[in-house]
Amino acid sequence: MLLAAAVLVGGCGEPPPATPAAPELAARFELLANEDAQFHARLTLINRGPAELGTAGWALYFNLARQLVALPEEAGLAAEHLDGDLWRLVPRPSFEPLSPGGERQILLSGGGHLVRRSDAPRGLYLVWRAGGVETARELGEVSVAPFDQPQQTRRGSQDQMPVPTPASRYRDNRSLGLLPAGELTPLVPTPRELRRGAGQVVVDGSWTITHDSGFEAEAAALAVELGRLVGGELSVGQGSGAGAGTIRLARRAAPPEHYRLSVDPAGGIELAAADAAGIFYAGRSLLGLTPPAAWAAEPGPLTLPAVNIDDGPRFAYRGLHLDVARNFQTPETVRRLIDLAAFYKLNRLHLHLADDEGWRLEVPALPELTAVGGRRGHTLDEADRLLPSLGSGPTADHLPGSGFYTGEQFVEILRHARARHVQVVTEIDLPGHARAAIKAMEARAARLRDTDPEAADRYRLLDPGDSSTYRSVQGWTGNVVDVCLPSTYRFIEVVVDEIVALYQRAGAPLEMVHIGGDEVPHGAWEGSPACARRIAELPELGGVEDLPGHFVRRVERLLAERGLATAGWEEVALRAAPGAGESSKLPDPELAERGVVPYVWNSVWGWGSEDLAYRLANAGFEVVLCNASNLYFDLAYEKHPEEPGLDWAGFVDTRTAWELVPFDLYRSARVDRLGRPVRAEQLAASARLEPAARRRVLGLQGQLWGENLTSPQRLDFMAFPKLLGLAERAWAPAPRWAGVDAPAARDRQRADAWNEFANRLGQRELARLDFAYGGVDYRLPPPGAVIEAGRLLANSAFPGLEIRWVAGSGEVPPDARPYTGPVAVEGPVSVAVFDRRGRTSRPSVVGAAPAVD
Ligand code: TNX
Repeated sequence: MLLAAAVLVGGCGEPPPATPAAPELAARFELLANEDAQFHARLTLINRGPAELGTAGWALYFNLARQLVALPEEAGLAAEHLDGDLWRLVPRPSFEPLSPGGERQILLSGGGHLVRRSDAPRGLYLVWRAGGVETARELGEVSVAPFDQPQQTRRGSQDQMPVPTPASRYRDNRSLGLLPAGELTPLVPTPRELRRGAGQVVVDGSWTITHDSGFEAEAAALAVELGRLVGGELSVGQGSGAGAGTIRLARRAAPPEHYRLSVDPAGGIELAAADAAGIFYAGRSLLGLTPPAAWAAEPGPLTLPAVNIDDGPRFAYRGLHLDVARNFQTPETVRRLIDLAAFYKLNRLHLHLADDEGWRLEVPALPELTAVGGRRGHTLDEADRLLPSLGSGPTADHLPGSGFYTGEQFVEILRHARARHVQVVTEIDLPGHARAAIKAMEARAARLRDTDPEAADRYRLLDPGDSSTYRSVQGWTGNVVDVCLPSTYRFIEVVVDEIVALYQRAGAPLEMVHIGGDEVPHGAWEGSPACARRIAELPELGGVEDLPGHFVRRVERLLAERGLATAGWEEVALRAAPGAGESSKLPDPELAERGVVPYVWNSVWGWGSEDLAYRLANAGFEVVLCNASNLYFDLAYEKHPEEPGLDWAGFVDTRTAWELVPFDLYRSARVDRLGRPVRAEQLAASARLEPAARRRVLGLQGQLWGENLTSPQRLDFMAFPKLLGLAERAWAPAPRWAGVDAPAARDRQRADAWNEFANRLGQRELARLDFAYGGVDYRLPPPGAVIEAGRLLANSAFPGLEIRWVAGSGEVPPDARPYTGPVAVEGPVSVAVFDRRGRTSRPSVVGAAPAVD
């Protein structure tokens, strides 16, 4: 199917002159096989229109995050890499025209594997030239053939991980069991201490909130929040009124963010803390104690259990990272995510505002940053927009490829966060991952070149004489700023000063700026004349390998002059070991002393830097654990071809996040990215966290990288319920199982603890999320199912979720029969898990051959 989105390339709003009809193409994609380091696929083009697709004058563009192998001559087409993940197929003279109704198969091979639907080419569009005019037209979504054969889902000969099936899910879920509701901890995350009392308290609109001074904002916000549930707004008054019918917010000595909450049938409700954050978290717990059904129903009286809670966080830093550069998320989406993160007591939102594929924050002094760097659409010169990436298509100015926050919108996000005790950590990724900024500053230079040549170069990020060649992990060339140009630091100053001003306007605390620093491709700066001069001038620079450290030092000084600390990905804390290669980088003690905070991510089991967080903390750095293998929420939940996401560090589901052991990560290891068991001996030589360095583990952060966050629904799906596992680990005290040395006993205790947590989600929290904050589109796990002796047996990964089934092998409709226990069936059946809004998981089909789910 064709979309009507035809655009005039570089169009200025005038209607296109009449041109012959552009060919109307549709496409099918089929992955044929993966080998050890290569995939083979078939792309079929179908001519759906009345015009022939000829031997010249067109090109088919698409995004694919792999390196394609050159096509053979007889294909009649050449595959050309534009940059990043953008490719095009152009006809050669030998191309045999494709007539209306015809189909053409193109065999594509490339490096790496394609093992799931979300790996397929996306954002296909045809650019067609006629009468001197170029037109770009989107093809509809590519129809992707199922990945249901082992050669399609195996990532080479080392891949030992099976694709989950209804039967394997059934086996896995058998270690779980439905627990009585009364045995479940009624809150996520688990409080330090919770004592149940006798009886209940019923809160309605007649209740009053009283508060000590300093808690005005918390009282007002709680009145609104509770008011939404009970109907009407509770009245608020300063003073010490307490007792039945009163919710009192009292000040009492306690560490930061700690609180006490008592719900007492005789004495009313009291929230007590030393700071507003503590009162806020007491409020979250109060709201968390409400029955989940209250969030769905019409407002009415709330029944709360009598409890006494004494609580406080395990870690001071409890973060969620969101990449809005690859795919933009609207201010509303970000504010709602803040609400949800804060509800589960997270207190940092790390916003990744700039990367190769986009710059998302307005900086009035540098308008091209958003005018060019915040837009993607078809272009070859990138004079007024960036290339399409990640499926964003030819048309500029629509979500999620294009978009940015105005200063006002950003201030609004900061205020929203501040009111919920969430600090926003702003990241501008430099010196690599910076292509959007580089292209924007090139556009600025071009604008000013003739009128004001001096101003034109003032903020340039590259040296036009630089002959370096390199390619980043994501396939980009030209994505590293020149760290030897004074203009680069002028640029950073302008951006940082704008960030500081926006935080001030919002009245939001700004303690540090995150400067990225990750994945600078090998080869950058080698041909930079400015860097050659700099290396010759400065004795401390031995060569190009010392430039990342040089950059971090300069930016650190620039930030320190403004009273700001420097954070960055783990790379910022490392320096090249004298005489050694890339792989043996060492902690840079001088930067530890300067208080640079590394966010440690590359913990992939078997890659050799599993212990980096500990080596850095032992060397004096304060660190944030971002472990890709446990906390990268952009990784697919599991190795199923219908699960969207990446898998370079393995798979991450709610349990993977939940079972992280911050002070002994090796206890979090089960299988590596290919499903091979991680053996203790493998990690024997890894550094351990020294007891004295524990306090330097500031906390944990979940990462939502944006390559696949193409809609708010997809964001919800990748983030929830994983975020609840993270919240549990970041806030709750260390679980007992984590301290058990004997592996078998630890596994047993962990399994019991997981069962309780899985029940808490299945019976309580997911039901709340169905309706809270507009409803969260969390992932529903497909059920386990088998047919044994003619009877269907089914179970769910979150006991308590509703399971329904229907005869046949299709979708499971909302009115399908509820599964309440083993039931006799004939022929294939489809089974699915349902939420309270009628959303379903993918169906698990059993009794049909071959078993697919
Ligand atoms: C690695 S981890 C990246 C990001 C990607 C992410 C995808 C890190 C600091 N860089 O640029 O988006 O993997 O999982």
